[in-house]
Amino acid sequence: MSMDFSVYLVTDRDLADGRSTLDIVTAAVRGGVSCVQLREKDADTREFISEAVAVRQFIARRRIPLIINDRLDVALAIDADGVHLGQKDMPLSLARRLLPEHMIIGISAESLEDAIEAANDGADYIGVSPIFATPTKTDTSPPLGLETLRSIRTRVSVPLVAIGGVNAGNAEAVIRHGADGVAVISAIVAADDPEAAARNLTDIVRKAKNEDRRHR
Ligand code: TZP
Ligand code: MG
Repeated sequence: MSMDFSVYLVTDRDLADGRSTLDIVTAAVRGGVSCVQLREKDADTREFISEAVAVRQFIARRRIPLIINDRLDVALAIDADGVHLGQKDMPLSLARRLLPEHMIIGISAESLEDAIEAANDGADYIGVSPIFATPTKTDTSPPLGLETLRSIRTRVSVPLVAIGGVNAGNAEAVIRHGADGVAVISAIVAADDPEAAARNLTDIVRKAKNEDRRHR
């Protein structure tokens, strides 16, 4: 599956204001997001799986990759397109052994060193995390900022998605500093109109990427 990381939605049921994850994903996909990660920190396995199956049915025919946060078992069970692993999750080399070849593995990097290691170990993409301060995830390391993103870009050729505090106000700067895409939770999940929020971000990122290409 060819991967477009331009606008990468990460779900969070606590920020959805009572709306279901499937509703948020549906709206966000209509608005143009290019990738979806299901991130369930509190759901039990049965609940996570039934949600993932429903989301999978909706997005599979649209050729949008579905990534599962952390849970290789859930990803395998529903034949997701890949998994996303943090620095404290299953090591990449072990995950690679457990997953079929076609599954992609994304790694969160919290420093330049993490990013270089993930690239050397064969990550399919890297989440640069957190790029800005964010209230959404409280156990993050200090924000890396745009200049660190740029230095990661100069050292690593793996696709980079920037996560943490990214929104319509800073997405253009994030792309200009070398990200291939923006990964967002609250900018879409907590929006009054997630479809409109996704569409706006998609426009901003598309324009920034076109500009970027012209200047290269
Ligand atoms: N990983 C690093 S920051 C973060 C995650 C999951 C939260 C991103 O949420 P938001 O609302 O887009 O800042
Ligand atoms: Mg994790």
